[in-house]
Amino acid sequence: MISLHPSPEVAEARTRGGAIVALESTIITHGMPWPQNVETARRVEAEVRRHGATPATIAVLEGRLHIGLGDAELDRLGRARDAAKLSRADLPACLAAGGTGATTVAATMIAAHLAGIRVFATGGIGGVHRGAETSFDISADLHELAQTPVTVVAAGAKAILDLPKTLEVLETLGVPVIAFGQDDFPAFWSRSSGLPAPLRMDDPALIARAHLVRGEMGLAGGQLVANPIPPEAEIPAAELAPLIGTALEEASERGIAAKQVTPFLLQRLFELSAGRSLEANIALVLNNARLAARIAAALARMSAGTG
Ligand code: PSU
Ligand code: MN
Repeated sequence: MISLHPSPEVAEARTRGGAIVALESTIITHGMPWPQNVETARRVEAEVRRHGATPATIAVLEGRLHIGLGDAELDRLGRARDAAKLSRADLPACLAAGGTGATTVAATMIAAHLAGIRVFATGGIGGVHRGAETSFDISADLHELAQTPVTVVAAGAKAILDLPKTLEVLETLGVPVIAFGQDDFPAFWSRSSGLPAPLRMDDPALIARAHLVRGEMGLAGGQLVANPIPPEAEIPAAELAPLIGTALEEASERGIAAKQVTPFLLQRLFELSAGRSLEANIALVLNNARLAARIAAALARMSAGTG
């Protein structure tokens, strides 16, 4: 069995059967610029604690799989310019080689499951890219949701992706896509994508119960909870559409491919929107951390027989 390196607070929470929320690290190294990345990571952890759960930010540092990072480790990762982006295919290779890297949604789900953590909060998941009919660019995150039993709370997917195709692939893979508190699938910066979500739940305890029922039925895979951005932080889709167009054109002109596509588009959008997209991004991650903590707390109560 691979050895895990839990932080002291995660080790303590595991012993007591307390609620734990996993957090990814690619959002820190490849999703936001320094220093807002480290500041946001700390605020997200604080938000999880404030809502009664223990945060576990996951990353690989010098070949060790960390489940929960200390303050200095978080800072080092946030400043690192050479951290690898680790998805399902890269994670074991990085551990074998003694490398350092940040985990994507897919790799964070794998690590969380190994550590017995059932709930994970992030900003946006990877999905089917626009033009996937020729590029075949579909994030490994979608396949991970189909095979690893972790409930992932995200604000939907960014409009850099093809949202209808992303929902189709999730349906094909049998992944429950649950909009929280509304009928529409949210679109990251906007509360609505204009597309109906396949499922809707308004109560974190129901989401926790649905997670348990999947396990009881022996079904592989997790759930995607799509939590709309708070109304005051929303950016109208029309405002970002031209910027997304520019970023996509640049990516194609420069021949950006494979693992570089998502980080390139995210960084260009932050630059092109002069930080506006970053502020919204921070607000929605905090909002997802809150909901994930409530789901994790409900799961912990149910597992202890007190819920
Ligand atoms: N989408 C975002 N922010 C992110 C990512 C996606 O809005 O930070 C990151 C996540 O770590 C996600 C990864 O798992 O990008 C997906 O990369 P790819 O599309 O290469 O699978
Ligand atoms: Mn890809």
